[in-house]
Amino acid sequence: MKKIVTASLFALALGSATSLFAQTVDIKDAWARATVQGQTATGAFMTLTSRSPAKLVGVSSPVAGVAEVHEMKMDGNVMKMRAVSGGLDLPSGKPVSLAPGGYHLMLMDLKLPLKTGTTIPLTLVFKDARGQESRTELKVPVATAAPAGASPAGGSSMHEGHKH
Ligand SMILES: [Cu+2]
Repeated sequence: MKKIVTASLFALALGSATSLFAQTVDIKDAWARATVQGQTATGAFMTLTSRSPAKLVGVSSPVAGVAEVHEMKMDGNVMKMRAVSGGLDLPSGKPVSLAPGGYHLMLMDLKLPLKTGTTIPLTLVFKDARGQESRTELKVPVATAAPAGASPAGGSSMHEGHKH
């Protein structure tokens, strides 16, 4: 019994070693929150799954003067957000979700309003365990809420009906 466990762990380790130089981060359910006139900042959200240990160290978009990886945390009774220092950890094989109320990509100094039904370009910068940086370009749909199926909770259909 013990031997079988050891053997399969070894196979797992080999598997991850061979994919070191492949495209290593899967990106799912990406969306950016639509803005109203006069609003100059918004958030973008997605689920990132890296096949080997990596970090999300940067983000940029031509529609935003400033873009940062942010996290939201309770500070006493107040929800505060700040830039994630040193990059957002992406453990091997573990989905990391960027969602409203948690980690998010903050797009500030917006150059135009983000309208539902359009897409915006985003560039994500990842750093692997060796310190090698790679860039991924995305087209992210603009919406007022997360795409259906993005939330595993499934209990949010009641307030999703109140969209304007
Ligand atoms: Cu933020």
